[in-house]
Amino acid sequence: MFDQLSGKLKNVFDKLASRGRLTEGDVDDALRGVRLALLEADVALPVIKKFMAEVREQAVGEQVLKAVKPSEQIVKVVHDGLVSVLGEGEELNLRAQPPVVVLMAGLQGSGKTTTTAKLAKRLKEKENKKVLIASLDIYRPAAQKQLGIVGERVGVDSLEIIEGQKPVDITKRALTEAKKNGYDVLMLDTAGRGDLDEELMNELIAVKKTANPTETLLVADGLTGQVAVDIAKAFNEKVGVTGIVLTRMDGDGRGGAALSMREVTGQPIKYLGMGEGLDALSPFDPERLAGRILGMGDIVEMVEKAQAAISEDDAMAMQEKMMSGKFSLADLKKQITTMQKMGSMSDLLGMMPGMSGMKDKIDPSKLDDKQLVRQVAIIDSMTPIERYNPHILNAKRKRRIAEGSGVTVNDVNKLLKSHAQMQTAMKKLKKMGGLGALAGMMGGKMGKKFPGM
Ligand SMILES: Nc1nc2c(ncn2[C@@H]2O[C@H](COP(=O)(O)OP(=O)(O)O)[C@@H](O)[C@H]2O)c(=O)[nH]1
Ligand SMILES: [Mg+2]
Repeated sequence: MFDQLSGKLKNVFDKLASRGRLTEGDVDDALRGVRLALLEADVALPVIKKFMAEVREQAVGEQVLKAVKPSEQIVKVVHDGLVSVLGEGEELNLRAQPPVVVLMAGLQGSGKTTTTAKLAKRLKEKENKKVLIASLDIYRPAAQKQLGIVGERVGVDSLEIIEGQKPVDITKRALTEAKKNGYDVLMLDTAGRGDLDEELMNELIAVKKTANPTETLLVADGLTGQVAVDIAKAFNEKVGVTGIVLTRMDGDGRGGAALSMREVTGQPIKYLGMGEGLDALSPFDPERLAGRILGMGDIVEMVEKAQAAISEDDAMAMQEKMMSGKFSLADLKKQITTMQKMGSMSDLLGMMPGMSGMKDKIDPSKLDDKQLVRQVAIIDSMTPIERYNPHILNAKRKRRIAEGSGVTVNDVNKLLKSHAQMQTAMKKLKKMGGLGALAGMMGGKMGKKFPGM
């Protein structure tokens, strides 16, 4: 969905990551790249301006430039900036006397009818609501029948069709029917034209007055970029909307619509249409979307977890030890404990950039958290002198350690081997810094599978 934008941003951040320590100039270079990427993604200019001002202020701050891994911190700053322009993820507001009315508006072909069925299905299945849907589209032949058909497919009742009835009258009949038969939600699917025109707006205003909807959702085609945003703005000014549904987000739109919508219209995006199927509707989740735009796994979540688990001083000290080759088994234990604080192995793997796809390919039994517990137990059974001088571990000592920790000598050997491999790997990991080094913890098997990790 955001492939192009993601690719451009990734290039910017890769370049930044190769730098190590960053100057304000490096950051400005990178931010120019981000700006260009947003422009090419068709994001509205005022939105880009606001975004850039906020992000720059954060990105050149002390905390970021002096961080252990400044480029990752900047990714996080950009991520947070994206979340901020995307706005809050708001659910449908159903807090009203039933039948709660949801009015669907938008241009012809934007996806109103499809979205009405998708949303009705969702309300029925996820919120256990009794939903009635009604079509007010008397202009397009068979439009009313189309709603009836999709309604049937999702198992939701639709209002009986009476030929020749006008939209406002259909609305009144739908309200009566919904009240009489105890429906929780009434969804009104309206007609759209190929273009914004007065007649359409006036009809919509009249229907809205009659129906007094709790939600007026503007359905806009995400593929149309800026046009979708302009249409939403016009609808909001003339009719008043309470939320936006962006459809065709499964296509290869440049993403500008999603990023500009909130800022330009002042209204929240509530759902994304993700396909033609009647299940293809996602609640709008700015955090997830920003993560996807950045295309870096959930690196942001990982940085947050790492920040919570390790203090910066600890991370620095650990990194120095690793680099100097003085990384003892006691340090390894500390690392393992940190990882346990950060989450399970498989969670962590899923969060590493470029590794999310690997998660499923790896035998989970080889990576489970029990293994970490076992490794800690082995290290605990060593004497302090052994922890700092593993080379003195002869067969007799290993047997003692194995017995003390309830494992086999083979397990002890495996731990020692992966510790030795880590020390070798540390040298290669220099440029990756503290977080990257954690990946070295994956030990022998991973090390071989993913050279460089
Ligand atoms: N790929 C894709 N197609 C969609 C989506 N939403 C609607 N469509 C398709 O767009 C076309 C027009 O949809 P429709 O609901 O009839 O639009 P309406 O004129 O606004 O009622 C139909 O072929 C739908 O299947 C979506 O999220 N993704
Ligand atoms: Mg329709």
